[in-house]
Amino acid sequence: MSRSLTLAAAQMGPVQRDTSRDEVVDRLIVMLQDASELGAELVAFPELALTTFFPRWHMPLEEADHFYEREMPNRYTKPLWDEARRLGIGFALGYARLGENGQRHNVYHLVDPHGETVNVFEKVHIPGHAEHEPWRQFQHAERHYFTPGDDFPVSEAFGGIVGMALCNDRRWSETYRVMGLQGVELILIGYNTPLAYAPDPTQNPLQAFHNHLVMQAGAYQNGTYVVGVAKGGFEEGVESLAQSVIIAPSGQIIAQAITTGDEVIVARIDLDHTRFYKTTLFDFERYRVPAAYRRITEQRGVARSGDGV
Ligand code: CDT
Repeated sequence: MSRSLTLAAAQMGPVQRDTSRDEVVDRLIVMLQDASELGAELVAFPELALTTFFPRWHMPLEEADHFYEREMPNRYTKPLWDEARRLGIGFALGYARLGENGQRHNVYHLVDPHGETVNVFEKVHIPGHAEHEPWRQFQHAERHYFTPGDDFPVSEAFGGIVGMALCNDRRWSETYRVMGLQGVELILIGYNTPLAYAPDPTQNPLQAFHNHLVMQAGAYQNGTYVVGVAKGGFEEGVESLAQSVIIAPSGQIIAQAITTGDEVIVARIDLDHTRFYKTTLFDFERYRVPAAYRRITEQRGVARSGDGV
C-alpha cells in the first residue's frame, strides 16, 4: 500500500518592517508556483509570514494592531488563496490574528486545494517575556502580544492525518506526543528563531543543532513526518535561523534548505511509512504506560514526590 504526497516547505528570507503585505504575498505566490511546478500538493510557509517578526519591539498593543489580520483571506492575501486554488495546491500560512473578541493569537492556517480552511492552529507555547526588558539588544515580547492556544488538534486532510505547531512549540516533547496520540502522520511547523538568545548566549552556536534535534526526535518518537519551515536571514538587524527541513518518521532529514532566503524544498513522501514506527517500537497501545506519566498533566513546574505531589 502507498499513500504518496508531494510536500514543499517554502522558506522565507527576511521581511523588513517597511515591506508591504502586497510585496510579501507576491513572494509567497512565486514560491507557491515553484512548488507546484515541482509537483507539490501542499506547501508550508513560515510563522508570522506576512509581516516582520514584530515581537522584537515592545510597543502598546494598539500600536501593533496593523501587524495582525482581522479576517482571512483578506484583500492582501486573497491573491494567494486564488492562485493556490487555481493550481489545486494546499498550503499552511502563519500570521498574527486579532479576533472579533479582541483575542490575539499567533496562528497557522491550513487550507485545502479548493481554498477551504482545514483548521486554524493557535500557538500553545508562547516564549519570551511580557514586559519591556531594556537590557536585551532586541525584545522577544511574544508574551505581550499573544494569548496561548490550548490544544494540538489534528485533521484528516491531504490523504493523511495532519497537525500543526509554531516555533517554540517544536522544542516541547508534549507537542508531538499529543498529536501522536491522535495518530498524526504529518506535522507542519513554521518558525522564526533568532540566533542570539539573550538569557543564555551559550546556546547561540547550538541553535541549528537544537532545531533539528527536537524535530527529528519528535518525528521518530511518534512515527510521523515533520516539516520545519523558517523565516530566516537578517531581519531588521536580527539574524534568524534558516535550515528548513522535511523529516521522515525514521527521524532522517529528507530535504533541507541550503540558503537563508526564499527557497522551496520538496519531498515526495509515503504516509504509509509512518506505520513502520507506529506499529513497532512506538506501538502506543501496546507499550505506553500512562499511569507512570501522571506528572505530565498534573504538574507544571519541577516538584519531587517528597514535596507532596
Ligand atoms: N518564534 C519563536 O517561538 N521563537 C523562539 C525563540 C526563542 S525564545 C526567545 C523559538 O523557540 O525558536
